[in-house]
Parts: sequence; C-alpha cells; structure tokens
Amino acid sequence: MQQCRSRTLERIRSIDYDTFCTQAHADFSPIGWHVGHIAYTEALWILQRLAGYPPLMPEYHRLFAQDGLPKSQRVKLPEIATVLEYLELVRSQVFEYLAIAPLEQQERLWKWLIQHECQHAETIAIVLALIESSSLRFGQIQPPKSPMYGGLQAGCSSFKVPQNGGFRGHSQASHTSEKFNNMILIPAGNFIQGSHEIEAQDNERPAHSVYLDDYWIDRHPVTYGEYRAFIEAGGYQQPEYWTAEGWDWVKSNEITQPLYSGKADQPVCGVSWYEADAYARFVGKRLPSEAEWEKAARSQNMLGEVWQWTSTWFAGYANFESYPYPGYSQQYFDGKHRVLKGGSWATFPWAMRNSFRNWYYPQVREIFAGFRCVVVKGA
Ligand code: AVJ
Ligand code: FE
Repeated sequence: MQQCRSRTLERIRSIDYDTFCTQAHADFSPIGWHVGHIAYTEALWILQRLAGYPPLMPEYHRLFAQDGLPKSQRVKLPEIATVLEYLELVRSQVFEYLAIAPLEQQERLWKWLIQHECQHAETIAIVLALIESSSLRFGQIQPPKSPMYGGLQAGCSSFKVPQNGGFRGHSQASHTSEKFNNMILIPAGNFIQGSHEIEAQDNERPAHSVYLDDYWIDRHPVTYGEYRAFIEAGGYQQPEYWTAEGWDWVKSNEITQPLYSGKADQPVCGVSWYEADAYARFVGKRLPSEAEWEKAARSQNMLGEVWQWTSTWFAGYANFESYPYPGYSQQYFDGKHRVLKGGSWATFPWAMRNSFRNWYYPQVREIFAGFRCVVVKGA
C-alpha cells in the first residue's frame, strides 16, 4: 500500500492548483477529485465497512463518492494540501486498524482497494497528458516530457517495440506469407481464462476453460509506422474500412489521426475501438477476441506497453458474482463497453496481469490504448 501510494503521490508531485481542479475532458474528472476519491474509497471500505468506524469527514461524501456529483461539478475542490491531509488522515487510521485487523479474512478487499488506487492513478496520468497538450489546439498530443510525469517518462523507454526481439519463439511458430510476418501461431486447444487468485477482480472470476481453434496474432502492438500506411492510404476517408457506427463517429468528430503522437517503432496510442477495428480490416485482419488475446498472453509478454482493444463486449463470465459492489463491474455489463487488455506504461504493477479486464466505450481515445490484430489461416 505504501509503494502504491508513493507512486500516486509522485505522479501529482509538482502540479499547481489550477491543474488539480481542471476538467480536461467531459468524460474525465479533475485530478484533485481522483485524489479525494482514493481517500474516500479507502475510508468507506476499510474504516467503515471493515473496522466499523463512523464515517470520517462526512462532508466529503457527496464530493468524493463515485455516485455523488456529476463530473462537471467536481471542479470546486479544497486546496491541494487539504486533500492531501485527508488522504493522510485516512491512511493513518487505516494503518492503525491494520495492526489489529483479521487480515486473513479480509485479504480480498485490501487487495481490491490497492487496485482501485492504481486505476485512479492511471486516470490521473491520462488527465495530465490531456492538460499538458491543451495548449496544442491543432495536431497531435506530444508524449509527456516534463519531470512531473516521472513514472510515465520511465515507461516511455520500454515503449519501444523490438524489431524481432522480446519473444523467444513459440514452439509451433512459423511464417507462411507476408501477411503472417511478425505473427505468432497460437495452436488450437483449451486454456484457462480469468483467475481465481485473491487479487482477481469480480469480473475476472470464475476462472474457466475455453477452447480456441488455431489463430495467428501480431507479435507486437501495431506501431505508428504501420498505422501511418493506413492514414496515407486514405483510411480515414474511405468508409469501406469502417463499421457504420465507426464511420459516423469519424465523420462527425473529424478524426484524421491518433490522439497521441509517437515514433515509428512505438505502439499506436490514443485510438478508439473504431480506429483499431478499421485498421485491422485495412490489413485484412481483425481485432482479437478477449480470449484470443488472453491465451496468447500465456506465451508472449503482452503487458505494460499500451492497453489493447479487443472485439469482446464487456460482460460477466458464467456464474459471475459482483464484488465488492454491483457498481464496480456489473453496472457496465450493458453491451456498450469493449474490453481492453494488457495495461499501459502508466499502469501500476498491482493492476496488471493477463486476466485483468479494462472496459471503455468504443469511441474513447483519451486512454492509453492501442491494439494488435489476429488472423486465421485461409482468411
Ligand atoms: C475500469 C478503469 C473503467 O476508472 O472508471 C475505479 C475503474 N471503478 N473506481 C474507472 C474504477 C471504480 C474504472 N475503469
Ligand atoms: Fe473509483
């Protein structure tokens, strides 16, 4: 918990009050709200629910609860120092309780809470990237550079995709035609999807066996260099590559390139599901299902570069049981969110594993998301 907290605080180390309160985008709350919400959530689940303490600072309930104010009204925040004091007050009481807590019976909730902070810390990184770029009214957003992005900057070096490295070779990997260059054959068979580990979120459970036929998957996420070919071929101007919904979205938002910029050998970052889906069609491939992604991840390192869109709608696995509250995952089983896998360079390690499931609307491109493609033989 302390390591996670240090990294959260490092991420907001040198921001000013303006940055703390800015709503950079209608879909994202200000950074200061996320900080207060991290504290509020820790107080609610550990101090109130586990320890049975009365509500701490109830005046913050409306402001920092998930179901409190609409995002646009989360901009009137206490001073940075005041919110940080709240964070510290909650943490000191939590650690006092930890000394006597029956941790064996509570491990799942404590591990859930760490991952809750990780997810909000990633959203903070997204908001920072959006704010940093807001002076650039045209063109793409530059990758974060300032020291305020400490963690992000370190991540940017691992952002680079090795031409042929990283993967030691699948036992059955082979290449047939050019289309299959830099693709790996994942042989037909069953694998265990999801997780029953104590860290696993409700939506990763229960672990279950899934059979998949042979398929080929990209060795690395699609790079800016590769994606450029799509842009230069007029991909954003030609409806045949897009779903009807995607084409409407591209036209009405005048989208012509990914939101974030990068070098030719870096993974594309800042594309919506629609763009990922259209590119895949352009190269005669398709997006992987979540299961295809997850099975491949068993034999390939696929974590920590960019989140990767899949063709799967976010839904519960058979016998899903919500935890710790229906609003965490179940509320989003609405057939309107697509699953993302893998984790980005802004994801803390406690919330990054092959079975982890992220979800967003298909038009969201502010998150650190790219994609890789799959194809089956004969397709
Ligand atoms: C899974 C990242 C979409 O940040 O909205 C945080 C996770 N849920 N607090 C989000 C979450 C409640 C969620 N995402
Ligand atoms: Fe939350």
